[in-house]
Amino acid sequence: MVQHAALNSWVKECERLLKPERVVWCDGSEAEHERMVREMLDSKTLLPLNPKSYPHCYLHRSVPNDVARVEGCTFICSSKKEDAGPTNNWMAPAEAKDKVRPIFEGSMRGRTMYVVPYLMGPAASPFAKVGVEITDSPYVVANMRIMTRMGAVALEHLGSGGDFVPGMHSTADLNPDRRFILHFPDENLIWSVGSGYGGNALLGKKCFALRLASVLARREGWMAEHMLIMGVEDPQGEVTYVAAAFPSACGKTNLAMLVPPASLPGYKIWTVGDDIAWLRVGEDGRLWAINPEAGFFGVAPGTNTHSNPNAMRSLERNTIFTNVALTPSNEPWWEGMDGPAPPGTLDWQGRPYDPASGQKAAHPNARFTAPARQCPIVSKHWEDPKGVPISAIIFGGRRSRVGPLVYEGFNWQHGTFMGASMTSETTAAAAGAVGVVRRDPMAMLPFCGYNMGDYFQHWLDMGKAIPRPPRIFHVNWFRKSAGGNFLWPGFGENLRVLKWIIGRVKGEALAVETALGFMPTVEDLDLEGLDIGFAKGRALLSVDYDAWREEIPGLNEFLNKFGSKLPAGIHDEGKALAKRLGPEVANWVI
Ligand code: GTP
Ligand code: SPV
Ligand code: MN
Repeated sequence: MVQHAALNSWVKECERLLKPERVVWCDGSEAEHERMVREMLDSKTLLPLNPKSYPHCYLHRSVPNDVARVEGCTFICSSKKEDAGPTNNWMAPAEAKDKVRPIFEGSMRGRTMYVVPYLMGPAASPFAKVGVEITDSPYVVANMRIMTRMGAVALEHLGSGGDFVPGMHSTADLNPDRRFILHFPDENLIWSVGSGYGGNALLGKKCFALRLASVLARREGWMAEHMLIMGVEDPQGEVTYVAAAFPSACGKTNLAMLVPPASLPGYKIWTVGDDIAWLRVGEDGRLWAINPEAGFFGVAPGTNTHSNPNAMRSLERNTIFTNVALTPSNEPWWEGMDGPAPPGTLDWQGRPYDPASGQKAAHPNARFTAPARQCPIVSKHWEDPKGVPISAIIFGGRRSRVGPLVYEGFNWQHGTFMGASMTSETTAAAAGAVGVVRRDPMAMLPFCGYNMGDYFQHWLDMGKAIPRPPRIFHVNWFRKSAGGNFLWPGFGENLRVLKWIIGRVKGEALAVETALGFMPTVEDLDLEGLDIGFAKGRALLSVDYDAWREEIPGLNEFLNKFGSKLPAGIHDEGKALAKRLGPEVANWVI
């Protein structure tokens, strides 16, 4: 019990519904954490990892049907269907509660109900917000302790009458047919049942910091975005901050922790955040960003000491690994780690792994949960109460064709259209087919808590409300050759693109005007020391007019789904793009 009447009465209400054996209020302390880890080791919820090479690290194996976000079971329960929009699942609030309450009913019998107060945002920040998650999963508690500022610090922030976002979570029977992630924007309430995994169950992350926060942000004139935040320090010591929105498992963590290539000496990267940004207009008229999270819930496969040494060093202690493989020396292993799996490795389900089987040892969406402060290049401003000033916003997708390496929007409205037309291949971060091309505006398709037509309008309104707005860019690291190989080396080499972007922000870098926007020529990019070849460079930096002309009808159809909610400014940009692509393009239909 705490000195907060509304919180106490909500916790009592949950207790009556869930019928746990006991209720534990989490204080976030070391002693509490150690006690819970011991219990999880006893129950095999956690497996110990090698205490020498991975001190205070553990492995968790989730049930095989609970390994990713579930967009099909995720609902926005606004009172009007129109407010959820054509891209969200919707249920009326009362109907949703009637349907899902019976699944919660008595689901914690014989279990402990943990009450987890947490803060999204640095404790000293005026923008930090309190949530309270109720859960029967000690694994969720341990993850929340890394991903948020959890326990006493949040209760202090809350005081006796502060606002909080209540989130009721129960793993119940982990039955995928009885799995629901419900958001009630009118009450700022979350209900999640039937999953213990990541974004479904760590309610501070996608449910609060994106879906509910995006609704709040629109009402209050700020932005909640699926964006990394990073500082790029040039050889003169000047740091430029950028924010970038890429869809799930499309490179945010990697870009945020980039290691400059040897041929670009003097550059340094500073990580502020790798997944979520809350952005507001500062007193100086610029857009300022905070990272509401305290940790990284990062994709493990593909992470190694070459691709992302800073992630590798972030996860070497105090880290929870989920659905990775386990070597005989009790170390985590995944595809694309530094060497082959040693003989005797167990796969993510604990079965002997046979490399010849063609199966994967780690699940493709295997993840590590690591404290942000352990990142060797974490920015000294990562917990700055006011955040960092953003000079460029970068949108990016995973597209084997069509998307050029980089281009710049003509202005904020055009940049908003570029975000609204983002398209990317699906990944293992969400349940369902992988590699399917879909529209994913601003990388927020699964995370916008309201009608995306209104969300586009909010972007346009923000453009008018920011006296010194960031410039907007689009990148694609994933273009492939006809032979199926990536044309661009990516990872550290992406700094070359950032260098051009920062040059544009400063008015120093050159570009040519194309139908898509301003684009560098091969000569405008610093490719010193990179053996890319002129032909590849041309392929990366050319507009594939035929492919773009083919894009227009599908894009037009997608945006027309928003009907009268689609802002005129977005239609205008679509029409203008179709016109720039030439007379043979299908008309932009309104
Ligand atoms: P979420 O945490 O799901 O929101 O994802 P994220 O955007 O942080 O994705 P992450 O950085 O973890 O990237 C996931 C995948 O993209 C991994 O398989 C990486 O190896 C791959 N990747 C990241 N950057 C690059 C790049 O520059 N080039 C190529 N080819 N692959 C990349
Ligand atoms: C994503 O899917 O975009 C993630 C992982 O960052 S999760 O927390 O599961 O949403
Ligand atoms: Mn994400």
